[in-house]
Amino acid sequence: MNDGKKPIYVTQPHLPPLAEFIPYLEKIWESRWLTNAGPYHQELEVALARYLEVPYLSLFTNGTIALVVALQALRISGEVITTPFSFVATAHSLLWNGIKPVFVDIDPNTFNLDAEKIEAAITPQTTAILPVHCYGTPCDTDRIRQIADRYGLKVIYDAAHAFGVKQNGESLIRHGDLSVLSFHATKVFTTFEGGAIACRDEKTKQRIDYLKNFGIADEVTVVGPGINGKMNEVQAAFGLLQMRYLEQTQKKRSAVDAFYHTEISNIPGIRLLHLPKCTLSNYSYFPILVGEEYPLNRDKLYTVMREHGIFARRYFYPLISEMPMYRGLPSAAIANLPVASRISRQVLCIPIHADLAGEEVEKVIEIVRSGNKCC
Ligand code: T4K
Repeated sequence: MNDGKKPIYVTQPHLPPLAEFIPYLEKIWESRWLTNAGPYHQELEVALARYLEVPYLSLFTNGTIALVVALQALRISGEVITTPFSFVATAHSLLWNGIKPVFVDIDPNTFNLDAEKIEAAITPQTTAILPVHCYGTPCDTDRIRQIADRYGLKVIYDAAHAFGVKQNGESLIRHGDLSVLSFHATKVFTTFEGGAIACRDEKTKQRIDYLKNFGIADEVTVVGPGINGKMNEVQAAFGLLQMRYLEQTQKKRSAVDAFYHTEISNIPGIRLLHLPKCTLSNYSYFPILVGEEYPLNRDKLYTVMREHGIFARRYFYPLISEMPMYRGLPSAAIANLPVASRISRQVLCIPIHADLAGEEVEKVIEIVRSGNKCC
């Protein structure tokens, strides 16, 4: 049924012309400096800190190791409050640190941790909150900060989806004690694999930098049990090249987003996610909710799309709390997470990326519009 056309993926990385990458590679070849805080690494750290409006930033080999190290950097232990509606890496980073995740339900409008439900989940063992700006939609950062201050908790944002998002004209990455980014191939800004931790002060950056490099302070001094989380020079060089294309790719994504909003918003049974006021999106995901009034359920629509070569994704289904390593936790009970449970069974992320052709966008819309009768 895909009539021989190329698959339409939920996302695709935008790759600059290969010829533009060659000079970067030539420099790496010339210098033979491949990793361990080389010149491209240093340049990208500075450029991204400026772009994301954060005082300090430390690059990582991927977002998951960055999350694991962020928790180590702040010496988080005991219990951490987090969302079940995320990519599994969010909670895995807690288990890798021997920390118990405590799941709190999500807000039905933003799909982010419901700030009003956090306090009830705090115990004497709670040391931090790990919220996710899901799909790049800002969390209720003011309320989360208030609660954290009242109970003496740290806040680490999983900002894997939030690269470039602004709220009230300011970068969303500024919030929290730390913010963690992912530069995976599926993200709006990519270094193939990659990630970063944004932090507020030089001392914390120093600790993070030690931790991502085995704890090495100098040739003869190891200050802690660090890991190898370093970004290499090829990744960093690609990041610098990608930065040149950010404005252009964001414009293209924003056009797809606007088209979907116009064409899909009034289809009976389909609900769209609306951003909080004064938010500048990065258009990284386009989630739709397939409600009961729609002729197909979510999984059937997902299957029909696949049959037509459209690879939409059920981000995030199943919930993290439903996975075998988490479902035994008291906070993982469905009765504790009714909103997340419903949304994860209704949500479908439809394709959005900078290189999506007009006819591909129209094909997606056509299938959503015509439900089971389509094409
Ligand atoms: N926190 C959150 C909230 C996250 O969403 C993530 C990652 C992390 C933490 C961890 O960050 P990293 O350690 O990954 O830096 C993908 C990504 O692998 C994952 O990075 C991402 N979240 C998650 C939401 O999505 P999959 O299993 O859906 O990936 P995959 O391989 O099925 O790719 C999806 C589509 O993207 C493909 O159908 C086609 C396209 N694609 C993919 C790749 C890998 C390409 O066009 N080119 C590619 O190279 O997890």
